[in-house]
Amino acid sequence: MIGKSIIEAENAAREADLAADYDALGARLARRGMDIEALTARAMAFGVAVPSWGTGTGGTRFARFPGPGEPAGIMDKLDDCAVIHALTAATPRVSLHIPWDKADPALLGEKAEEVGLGFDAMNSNTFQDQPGQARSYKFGSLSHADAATRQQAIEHNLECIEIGRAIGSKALTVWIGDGSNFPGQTSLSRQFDRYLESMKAIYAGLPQDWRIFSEHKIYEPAFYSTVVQDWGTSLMTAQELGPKAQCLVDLGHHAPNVNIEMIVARLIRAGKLGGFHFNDSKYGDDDLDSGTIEPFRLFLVFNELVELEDTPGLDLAHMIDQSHNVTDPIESLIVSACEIQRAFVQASLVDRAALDGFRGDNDALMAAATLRAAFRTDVEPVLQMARLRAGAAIDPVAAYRASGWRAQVAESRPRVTGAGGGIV
Ligand code: LRH
Ligand code: MN
Ligand code: MN
Repeated sequence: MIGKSIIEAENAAREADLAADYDALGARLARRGMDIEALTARAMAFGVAVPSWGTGTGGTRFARFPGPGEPAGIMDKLDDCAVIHALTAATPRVSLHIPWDKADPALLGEKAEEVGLGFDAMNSNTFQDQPGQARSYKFGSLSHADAATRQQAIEHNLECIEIGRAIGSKALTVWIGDGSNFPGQTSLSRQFDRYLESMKAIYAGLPQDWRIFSEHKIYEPAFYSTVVQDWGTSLMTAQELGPKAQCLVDLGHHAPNVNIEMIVARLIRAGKLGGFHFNDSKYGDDDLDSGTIEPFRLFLVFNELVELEDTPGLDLAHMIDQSHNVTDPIESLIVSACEIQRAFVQASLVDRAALDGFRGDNDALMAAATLRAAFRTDVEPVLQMARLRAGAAIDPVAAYRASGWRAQVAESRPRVTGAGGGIV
């Protein structure tokens, strides 16, 4: 683990500047009638789960370029996740992907306890074939035309629940790659019926205090039609399954220009928003680092979440889902967690009473200006103070680099080659 002394030494060099910046921002906010301490408390209470798979270098179907010290398995991944949390104090949980992270649940639990992490939603995988698997998912999984293949996919999801149950997870996220590549290849309606029937079988196996999230995605790997391609289908699924079923919004899974914040508002209205996979994108499901391409959009998503945060029953699983191709994955996840937390804090700054007034007066210009005033406020001192008070790093990337973590694990972890493509 990263030693406390490194974090403390790094912080010592920055504390005086932070104190000055924090006071200055506090004074600015006070003039707007806002209490910086309340904001810092909100920042400290915010958490987002790290995807285990994000700790390894990602790749495309063309190539993968792993770096030194790549995690060799889930135990190494949990070590890396612990580093991210130690430096940010914003990532207390890890989201596992099965079978990529398959291990004895008792050992998983022990390791998580050792490194001080919990587990968020489990993710099933019926979009790849695994060695020794009886039936192939080439033509689908939960919606496959063949009942035995569907059953195999159902059983995999039930196994994910069992593993999750043993390690304290409380949700299962289901994303399938099922669809078709040619018009006519499949019956669009019957394929969805089969999917629903399979999801119902999984739903029947959910423990009483669990939720199931359906994650939609417009396209890929199927390029003509996708079974769960949009939030409408996802909502239909959640509504048909029952109260323990909700929708998961992955920010990269929409058509260009889609108003994701509006989808968020609609799903909350329906009591069906369960969680997020945060990432950013320029073209499609790019899985780029959160807040790097469209930070204003991330802010607008959080603006809806903060505006509606008192909605009864709203309980969101915030998770990251990114693929890191050209950076050290730990650094990308650190920065992403901080950017997601930043969007949350900025959205918490919106003067809601003023906004309501402008809305009532149909003053569109001032309503937009109210949002911009929050978005433009540099809340970095709040984020830094939240980290400092939690024993994390004022500048987490600098502390990470100073720790030499990557060089250290490069000594002990086997070197991996980049042959072949792949998403993990
Ligand atoms: C699909 C997806 C889904 C998977 C993950 C690896 O594109 O977003 O959440 O589980 O990527
Ligand atoms: Mn996702
Ligand atoms: Mn995706």
